[in-house]
Amino acid sequence: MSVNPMSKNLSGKTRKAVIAALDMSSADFDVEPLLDELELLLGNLGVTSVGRIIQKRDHPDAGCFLGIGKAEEAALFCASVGAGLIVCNGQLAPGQRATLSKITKCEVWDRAFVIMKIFERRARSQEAKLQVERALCAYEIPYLKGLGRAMSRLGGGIGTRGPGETEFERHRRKLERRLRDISGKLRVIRDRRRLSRERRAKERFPVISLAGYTNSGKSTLLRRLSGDETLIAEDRLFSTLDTFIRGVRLPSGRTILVADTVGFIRDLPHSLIDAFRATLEEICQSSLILLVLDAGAPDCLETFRVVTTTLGDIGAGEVRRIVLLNKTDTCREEDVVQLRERIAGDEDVVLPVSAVDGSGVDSLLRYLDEFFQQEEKP
Ligand SMILES: Nc1nc2c(ncn2[C@@H]2O[C@H](COP(=O)(O)OP(=O)(O)OP(=O)(O)O)[C@@H](O)[C@H]2O)c(=O)[nH]1
Ligand SMILES: [Mg+2]
Repeated sequence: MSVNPMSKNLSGKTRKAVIAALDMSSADFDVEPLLDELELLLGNLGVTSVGRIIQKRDHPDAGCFLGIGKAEEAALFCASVGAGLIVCNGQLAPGQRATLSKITKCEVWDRAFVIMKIFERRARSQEAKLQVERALCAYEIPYLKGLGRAMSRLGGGIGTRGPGETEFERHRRKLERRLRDISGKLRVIRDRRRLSRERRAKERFPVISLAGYTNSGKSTLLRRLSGDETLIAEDRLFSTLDTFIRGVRLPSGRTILVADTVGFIRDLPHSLIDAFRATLEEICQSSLILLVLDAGAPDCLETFRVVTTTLGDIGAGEVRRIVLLNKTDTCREEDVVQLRERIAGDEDVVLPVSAVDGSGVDSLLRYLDEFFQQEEKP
């Protein structure tokens, strides 16, 4: 069993994973598309999914997520396909992770951990790196506590320590120290960020934010709006982890600032939301949110729901927003009309755009001009 799954390099066996999931009768969604997304996430880490184990259950087994029988079956299956990694599509309690790992003799991850690993790979700025490391430490500490307790139970006599306890304890204490250290460093960066926000407010440039599901086209849209070709936009998940702000000139000649930031996903781990709170604060402080959706994605409406819920979670639920149906160049016109109608029931303004061919962008700029003219009226 790996004691430190935080290690960046994957060994040969952990490049092959088996996905384990529960099909719960209480769930109001289909499990397969979620597993497809998890496979895509794993692909971003260079891990290939070589099989799926789906168990019908009303709730996860308290001890090891899958039922014990299914876990034993998983052990045989992993051995037969040469997989050294099991990835559960759900959140694992530290004890469940340890037990499942022990039964299957595989390293065990959950969905939250996979997302954190991708963030870890993508982090470029010092702030993003510190934020991801903080989330990983916060995730790992309870697991080590659980292992430490399990080891001390194996220890036997009164006053004696179990064989592995001290090692886990030492590692845990090291992570706790690191967590404090990171928090201090992040405070300094945050103060700097607050100062630049205050300066922008003094300069009276209104700030609006792009928010949306990962890969929906936020950065491409900011490139188009600002003309800054150096902004990175790529066909992969979580390419942006830092907040980038660019000036955008509206038809009236007014300049506004547009912020691009980290994308959302289903079940974005809470430790990541907490760690990235400062980055996401830009969204909460903005005058308007441009909620970007990939209109060509088969689960576009579902991603809309995820994004609105996440905006609520980060405290941006009350910020005014409009919805941009992006990538309209990839879909049929009637599908865009239908999507627009569905979303218009919940939102005031829904505009179709394409960041790639530029259609709809002029209407968006005109809308923004009107929005700020209205804002200025007493
Ligand atoms: N066809 C088409 N592709 C688009 C459009 N907008 C973006 N894309 C593509 O979608 C992919 C993701 O674009 P990004 O701008 O990086 O998406 P993002 O929302 O910033 O993604 P994250 O930073 O990962 O959250 C890239 O391959 C873009 O070229 C569009 O309007 N039409
Ligand atoms: Mg981006």
